[in-house]
Amino acid sequence: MTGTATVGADTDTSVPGASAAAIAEVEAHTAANYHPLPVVLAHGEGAWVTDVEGNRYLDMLAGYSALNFGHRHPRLVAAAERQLGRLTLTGRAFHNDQLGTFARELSVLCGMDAILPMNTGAEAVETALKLARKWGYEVKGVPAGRAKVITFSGNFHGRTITIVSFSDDPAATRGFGPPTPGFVSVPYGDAAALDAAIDDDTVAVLLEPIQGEAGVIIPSDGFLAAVRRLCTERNVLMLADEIQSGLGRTGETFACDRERVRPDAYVLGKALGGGILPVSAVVASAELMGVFRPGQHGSTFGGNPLACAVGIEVVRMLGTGEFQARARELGVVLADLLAGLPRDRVSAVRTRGLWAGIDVMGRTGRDVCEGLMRRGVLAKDTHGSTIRLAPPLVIERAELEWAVGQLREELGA
Ligand code: IF1
Repeated sequence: MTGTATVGADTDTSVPGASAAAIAEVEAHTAANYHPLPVVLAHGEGAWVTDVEGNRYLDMLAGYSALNFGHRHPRLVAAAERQLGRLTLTGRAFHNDQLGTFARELSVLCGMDAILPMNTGAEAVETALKLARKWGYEVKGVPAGRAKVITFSGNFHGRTITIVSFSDDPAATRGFGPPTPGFVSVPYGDAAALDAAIDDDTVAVLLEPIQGEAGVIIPSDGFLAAVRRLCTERNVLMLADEIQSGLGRTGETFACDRERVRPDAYVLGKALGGGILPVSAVVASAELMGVFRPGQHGSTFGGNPLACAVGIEVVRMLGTGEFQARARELGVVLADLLAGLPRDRVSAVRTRGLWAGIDVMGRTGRDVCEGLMRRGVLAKDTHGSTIRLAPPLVIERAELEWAVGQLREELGA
């Protein structure tokens, strides 16, 4: 299953020692804002990637859920190639012939009316926060400058200064002050605390329906419905950050679907770009989106025709429900496989669809991931001793079984 030097035809990736040279070059000329595993990838197809020395790996990270359709899915590459031959960027000073279709079809997928297209997830989160504040002042009637947004402990919504202002992870916040004001934090999963925190100046609640970076933290059943009810009763916007949990990952189109909860706005990104380029968006009702007027928000690349062409294909691929079904069915397999891990090495396992958080004991998550890398499996640790698995939704059952087998052997090592 791995270690064989079968590589893509277009990559000369059989150069022993090439990894060290490439890593040295990155370390010499790049900010040290990451601590990557010592692997240099050169080619990807489906759920597999190949490094510069010709070694193959099963990608169990999938770009943190940006590669839900796998590496270079043919339908997505074809959509990008078609558009590359037509028009790639215009700026929103002019219309282009892809945005309307993308906006309509993404709105329909979300059961909403309108989108505001951006590029990265953080930009979409910032867009949702601006939307909520403006709605608070112009529609809810909150006095100018007093808008508050409630966020949850353990959140991860991106890395801008405003977003890290409401993070409770010191590594994300230390050294970047002063924090942006107007945010209140409550314990994740605690609807009573949320109820108590909402006041007349509260304009929105921002949440991940399942917390990714925190380690695939799944709130108790009914929490999302409780947030929905409280937001409706107290005239507060429910902003669902489905950048990582959405677009098929949990076995539904959106993680909110499990409780049949529709937020006031979906915040989307990652897989919306098909693993090819950054595409993000806020999706909401026409009424809510109507608070933005020309000149009040935007971005150079937001809604560019190349992004929209890929986004249209992503929406159509999700429209059949096949990827959501795969995540549901293989998610049951994944949960069963992980339940068989040695209980003296694993203290907890959390899964929803093809997404898992595994708390390991006696070793750091990093150490386990380095061992997995040597076995041909790529995964990422988080918060010290948790390993996250989020394979492409195109992964085969046999590959899933093999990957968890490697994890079991690594933990037993
Ligand atoms: C990195 C983490 C995951 C997100 C949610 C917004 C964003 C993200 C729920 C911002 C982004 C990425 C960032 C990426 C690694 C990855 C990540 F480890 F950083 F926290 F997935 F858990 N909302 N998550 O998960 O989207 O601006 O990045 O497009 O920073 O290395 P972005």
